[in-house]
Amino acid sequence: MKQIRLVVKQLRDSINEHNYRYHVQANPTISDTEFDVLFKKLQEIERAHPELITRDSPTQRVGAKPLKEFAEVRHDIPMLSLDNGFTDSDVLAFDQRVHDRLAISGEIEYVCEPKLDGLAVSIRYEQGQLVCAATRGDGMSGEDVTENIRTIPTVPLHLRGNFFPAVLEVRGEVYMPKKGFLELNTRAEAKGEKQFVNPRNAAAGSLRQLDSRITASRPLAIFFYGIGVVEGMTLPDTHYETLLFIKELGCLINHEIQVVKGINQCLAYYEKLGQRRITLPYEIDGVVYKVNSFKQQTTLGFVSRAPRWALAHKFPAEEIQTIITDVEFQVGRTGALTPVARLRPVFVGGATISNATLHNMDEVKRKDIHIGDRVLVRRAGDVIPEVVSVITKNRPKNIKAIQLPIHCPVCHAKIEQIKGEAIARCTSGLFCPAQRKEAIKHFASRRAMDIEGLGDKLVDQLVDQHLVTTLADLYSLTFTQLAGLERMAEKSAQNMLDALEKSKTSTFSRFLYSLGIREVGEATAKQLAMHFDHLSDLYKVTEEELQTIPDIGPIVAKHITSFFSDKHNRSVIDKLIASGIVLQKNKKDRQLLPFIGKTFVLTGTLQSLTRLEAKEKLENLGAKVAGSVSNKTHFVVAGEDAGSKLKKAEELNIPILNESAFLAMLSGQY
Ligand code: 5U1
Repeated sequence: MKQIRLVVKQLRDSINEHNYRYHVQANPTISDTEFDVLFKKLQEIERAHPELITRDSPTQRVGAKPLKEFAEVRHDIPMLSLDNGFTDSDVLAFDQRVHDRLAISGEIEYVCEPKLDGLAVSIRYEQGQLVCAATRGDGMSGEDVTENIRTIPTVPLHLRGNFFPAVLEVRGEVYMPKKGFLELNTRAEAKGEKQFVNPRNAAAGSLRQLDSRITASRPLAIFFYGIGVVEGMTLPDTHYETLLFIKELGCLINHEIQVVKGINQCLAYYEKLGQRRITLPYEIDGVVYKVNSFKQQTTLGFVSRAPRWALAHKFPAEEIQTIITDVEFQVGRTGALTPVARLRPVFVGGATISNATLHNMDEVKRKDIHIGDRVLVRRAGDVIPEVVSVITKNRPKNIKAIQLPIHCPVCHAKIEQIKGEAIARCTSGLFCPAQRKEAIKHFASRRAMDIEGLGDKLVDQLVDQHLVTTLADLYSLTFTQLAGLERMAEKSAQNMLDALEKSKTSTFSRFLYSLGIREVGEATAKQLAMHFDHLSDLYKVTEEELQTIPDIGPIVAKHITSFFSDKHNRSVIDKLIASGIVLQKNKKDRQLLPFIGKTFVLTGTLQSLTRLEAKEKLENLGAKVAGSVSNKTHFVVAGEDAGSKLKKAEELNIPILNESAFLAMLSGQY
């Protein structure tokens, strides 16, 4: 047995080392076939001696049992975002700010890195073992995607060598190489499955799988670009040396990273990489510049969650010419009509597009857009493609004006445009199938009733086949009805029924949000849920009473009263409740708004967020943020250089929170 243990160890060490040479050093010293032989040998021994399998064995990357949901992981050191620059002068201004803050002249040493278009993650190693991996989330906490990250071949399950910190968090970008993306989509197409729009979406969709066996089947990769928590070792003095150090430990860093002197060399790097961008095997959307010296980084600090020592210099959004072949009008949830240009398909910004939004008729007029026009279209990241401008040179003769329809293109009701408003609307409300579909999609969405699997295609079928007319009909769908739909296997039909059942337990505020009352977003829904005990209270509420609630003005109040005084709406709500929807009121809502009734005053400069962000966060949790300190103040948050307000708080004996106490409070440790 001792002998077998030794062989297993030798095989694992050898496989890990060859993996490292192949992926990290890009310098393999054995052939793929020789590598496969080693791997199979290890698999065979482990099959015969399962007691020898360890979690960091290279064979253990195949994915684990599906999860019900992702757990939350708090980032002990927040995962920062980057400030963006778009022009050379933005970059020069960044360099000037760095000089000013450091109070030095002469050229700064920067590290230039490609900016991958993927998903940021943080991976934690304890005693060299991978123990946890999390997405960035909101920067303060993300989702636990450990099982998924373990399936990525370039993520070490154990750090290489014997010289590593007791605790080390490495941070980087998970992405899908262009080749893998194309192959994945080709396979999806052959199977008649949905294709991903671009590599970024494919990477995100693959990483956020509850079933990590699916992630294991996706061609994901990672480049590491930084560190988080480090314990038990002093790291080098510069960012670049730290990257080389984590590379030694087995963490792949990008091959294009370069140290340069001065901002002009940064701009030259950007220029050169921009030219080679298309030939790179992965998508990038810009270049990141980072001050190399950690000492200088510390002096520079942060502002609003982004470091002052780094800048993302973005490539311009790609623009391309095409022709508008037609314009159709889409009807949204509130009946708003959006003109959508049908385009001759073009490949732009990493995807083929055949539609672009024209926003509204004012925009059509302003840009002088006609059917038949040659136009420039732009698509940046995940933003909806838009028409930038019309090419007026040699304009075709047969162009046609775009007319706002008189009747709704879906239900043929009258279209109304209130004077002075840019938006025209269909007037038939939920009688219009288009509005009904959008209302159902909103009701089912993640932040509303969160009905998993009730996607756009399914909603379209349910409405078109008259199986669902009102929101309440969702809860009387039967197995037979669902299983009879297109692309609905029996298992999916049962899953849908289970998801509907699960969604019946929700909170009062989510339910109010899900009803899709005009101008009632999540924050207003939370306020309403705090103010009223029962749904029936809302049936008889007056506009005046509503306006006593924070943030509810006359327009929102009017929308709310007119929604609840509508007989049809009330009957739908009653039916929803009768179908078994249980709304956990106070407890959950209070959890969502733990600071209700508390008044905060902010003073001084916070390092990790701006005054406005801090205010928004507090208000989202139910707090009031006041401009001056008085006896009514419950807490004063004091950042750097706090002045007279801090003094007043001390005089009045009001609890004072420093930044870390404040962040802890925001994240629920109060
Ligand atoms: N290459 C690279 N991408 N990226 C993204 N470096 C890098 N650094 C980041 C982010 C958000 O953040 C650090 C500057 C904190």
